This record gives sequence, C-alpha cells and structure tokens, in this order.
Amino acid sequence: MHFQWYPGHMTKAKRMMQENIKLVDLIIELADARIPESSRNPDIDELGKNKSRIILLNKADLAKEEWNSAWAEYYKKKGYLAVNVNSRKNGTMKPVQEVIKEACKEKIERDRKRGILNRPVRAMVVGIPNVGKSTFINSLAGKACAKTGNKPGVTKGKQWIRLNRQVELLDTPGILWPKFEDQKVGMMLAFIGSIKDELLHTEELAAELIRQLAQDYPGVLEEKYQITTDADPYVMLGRIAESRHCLLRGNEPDTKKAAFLMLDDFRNGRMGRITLEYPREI
Ligand SMILES: Nc1nc2c(ncn2[C@@H]2O[C@H](COP(=O)(O)OP(=O)(O)OP(=O)(O)O)[C@@H](O)[C@H]2O)c(=O)[nH]1
Ligand SMILES: [Mg+2]
Repeated sequence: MHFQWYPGHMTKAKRMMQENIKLVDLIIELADARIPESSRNPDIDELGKNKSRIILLNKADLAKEEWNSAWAEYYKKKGYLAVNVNSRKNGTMKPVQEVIKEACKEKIERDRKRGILNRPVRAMVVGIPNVGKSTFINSLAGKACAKTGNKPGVTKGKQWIRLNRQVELLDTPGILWPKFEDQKVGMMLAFIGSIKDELLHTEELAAELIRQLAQDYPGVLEEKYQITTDADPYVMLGRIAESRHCLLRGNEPDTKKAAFLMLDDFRNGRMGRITLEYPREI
C-alpha cells in the first residue's frame, strides 16, 4: 500500500507559515504520543531553525504511560523542551505554561536589555493534521477560540489567538510533507487518522494494524473482540467482522465495515492505551 497526501492547501499553509515565521519567537510543535517520531514533520526543522522549540507529545492519554515518560526523556536528551499533554483534559496545562516560560526566558531578557518591556511572546503552533493543535490552543486559552474536529484538515487558514498579555498563539492548518521516505511512516499516520480516510485502502490498513497489535500487545485484540489471534491478519479481520456482527447479505463477513470499526476503536482509545513506536537508545 502506498501512502501520500499533500494537497494544495498544505502547500499554501506551508507558505503562510514561512511568511509568518519572522513574527514568532517560539514554535510549539505537537506530535502524537502514540507515534512520536512518525508524527513529526521533517519540514518543521527547516522552518523553525533559529527559533526556540517545544515538543508537546499530545494525546498522551491514548498512549502507554511508561512509553510517554521514555519519549519525553528521549527528546529532553536531544536538547528539546518536551512535555506530555492531554489537551482534552481541563486543568492540565500547567507544565506547558512552565515550558513556554522557560523557552522564552532568553527572549524576555534580551528585550529587557533593549528597554522593551512586556512585549507579548508569539508562538506558532504546528503539527500534522488531526494531532490536536486547535484543541490544545483552546485548552491553553481556557475557552473555545479555534474550531476543532476529529478528522484531518479542520483548520483551513491562520488564526491568531491572544492568550493573555504575555502570550499570543498562531493556530495553523495541519501539514504533511511531499514524500514519505519510509512508507511505514505514512502507514502510522494513517493509523492515527492524519491522512484522509477516503484515500486509503481501509481493509489493508486495518490488517496492518492488527498485525502490529497482535505482535506488540498480546491479549488486546482477544479481549476487545473475543477472537483468537493465531492467524493471518486478514483472517483475524474476518473474525472481528463476525464477532461484531458486521455481515453482508448471505452472512458473509463485511470486512470493510469491520476495518472502519476497528480503526475507529483504536483511534479513540477503546482498546486501551497503545503506543506504536518506541524510542531508540541514545
Ligand atoms: N484523546 C485525546 N483526543 C484529543 C486530544 N487533543 C485533541 N484531541 C482530539 O483530536 C481531534 C482533532 O483535534 P483538532 O484540535 O481539531 O486537531 P488539529 O491538529 O487542529 O487538526 P487540523 O486543524 O485538521 O490540522 C479532535 O477530535 C480532538 O477532540 C488529546 O490530548 N487526547
Ligand atoms: Mg486545527
């Protein structure tokens, strides 16, 4: 299966981000805690060179706690400010506010020396589609300023949001990059719902997810769908269809429907907390 999604609106969004980068002091990059490496757009390094950067591992509530800590450690060792976040939960933004302050310390000091006082810090919030940028901004602002939705491509243009006298945030549309060097990255992005579903072969995608889950999380599929996992992933998909009564006329298993259902279960944490990528030792 081949993955690629780089429509015109992303080219446009990237241009907008390049034009606005000079206005910001800080980049807040959201990655998905379930796939911290695959969900980081390599183009952000080029865009954000010379800017302070924070990495937020969002949707941490959907990923395994022990891997969350390991990933945050991994990025800290690489020299980033990194925090795990659940943007849907109220009252969890304190550590984020702390790192924003930390990241801007130098800038505020520089301003102070030049006699500039109280100029707000401006941060650009960036990340792949559907990673939770707008939800995060709303959570940090404590009110619904930005439109959100559980599909990629909800935010279309830029939007400045003033948090308070000290901080202004720029919400941006989620962008991918023109070519995935490794198709596995594309597949991971498809698992979490950052690639438009209409472009995907859902059964093949679900079978790949089943393959990985059966290998890395023994017991999870068995428990969720009351199936045995001693078979080929497509056979297992058929078993999920039967167990969930996804049937076509003539009682044939409706594997397409089962594929949608199981991807949706995974994306929404209904199989429990699952991390799909693990940090390499550094
Ligand atoms: N479980 C969980 N869901 C989250 C979290 N953050 C965001 N979401 C959900 O993820 C979906 C996408 O959120 P958005 O904020 O619209 O994502 P976005 O990055 O702005 O997406 P685009 O504008 O399409 O690029 C929504 O259904 C949110 O409720 C989180 O920390 N945990
Ligand atoms: Mg958005």
